Amino acid sequence: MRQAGRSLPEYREVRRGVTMLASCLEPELASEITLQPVRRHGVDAAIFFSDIVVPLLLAGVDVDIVPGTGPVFAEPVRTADDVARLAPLDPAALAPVVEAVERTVAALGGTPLIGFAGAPFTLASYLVEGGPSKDQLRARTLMHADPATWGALMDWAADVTGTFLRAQVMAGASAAQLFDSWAGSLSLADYEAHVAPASSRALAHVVDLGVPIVHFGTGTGELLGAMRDVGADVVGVDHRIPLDEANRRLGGTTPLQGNIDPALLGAPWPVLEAHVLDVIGRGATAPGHVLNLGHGVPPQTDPDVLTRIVRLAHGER
Ligand code: 1CP
Repeated sequence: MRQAGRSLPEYREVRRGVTMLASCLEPELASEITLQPVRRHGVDAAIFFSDIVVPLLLAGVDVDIVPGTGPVFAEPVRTADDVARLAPLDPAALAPVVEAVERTVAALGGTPLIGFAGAPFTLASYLVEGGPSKDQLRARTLMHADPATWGALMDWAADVTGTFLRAQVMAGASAAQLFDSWAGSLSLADYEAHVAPASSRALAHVVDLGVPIVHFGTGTGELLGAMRDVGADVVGVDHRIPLDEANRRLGGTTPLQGNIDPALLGAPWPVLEAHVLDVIGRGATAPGHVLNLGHGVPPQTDPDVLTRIVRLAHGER
């Protein structure tokens, strides 16, 4: 999950003096950072080190990742004219991403690499808000106040992010994860009417490639079925609902990913251990289960705790 690396001293070491987005566009560095948690923890897959805003940057959007804040945009996108000025992403601009994936896949040997991209709603909410927001209010207003402009923005975001995802899979990633981190702020009706079509459009860029598609959001307990139905093979769940309940809501037909509560990483080991075993037990009710955190790793996490969770999951107590 996002920021797994931030808890690692070796990550902080290689990132010294290099901005977040510069490190994403430096293939050797992006590859090294992707490999660090695999070496350290012995996890079963790597997640590509990049960010959901990288393809926006490569399409010419003025965005920076501000430490302690997240993505910040010089010019928020709020009107039909703003949307009309957005340029498509030239796949040639993705060369550094392609090189980073190729290097990583070669170095990983048999360990699979998960490629990822942001879903159109999460990207559009950053673009409209101009940066992180608590409730995506401006974005949710725009979808009702000016549905045509909203639709055009979502279609643009779907193609940019779908192109980014496709490039990673073509370069060797074994799975594709779509992050709709902020979809939990939407009602099911708004999700289905104003968001789901663009998420399907994004995923249409990779469906022919035959890799498993994981679709994740936070606070999306009410949206799980709709998020599966846009074209996902696996649905990611955060800590807010137990996996057996998520499985019930999905009719018992969909593999799940999740959902260790990041807050418990700081709890005493017996408490965390019981929680991890509970997650594994509930995940076993679904037709498949990818064990991970329900959301990102808090930067203050003791990396040894993460290694211990991996050992526990592998049955090496
Ligand atoms: O573990 C990893 O480092 C994997 C690579 C990765 C991924 C999968 C990064 C690096 N970002 C992401 C995806 C991402 N980026 C998401 C979707 C997943 C999620 O919800 O966690 C989102 C919402 C972002 C946007 C973003 N980028 C934020 C969130 C801001 C907000 O609205 O609260 C932040 C803080 C970033 C910066 C970022 N991206 C990645 C890292 C390692 C960092 C921290 C940068 C730093 O500390 O220098």
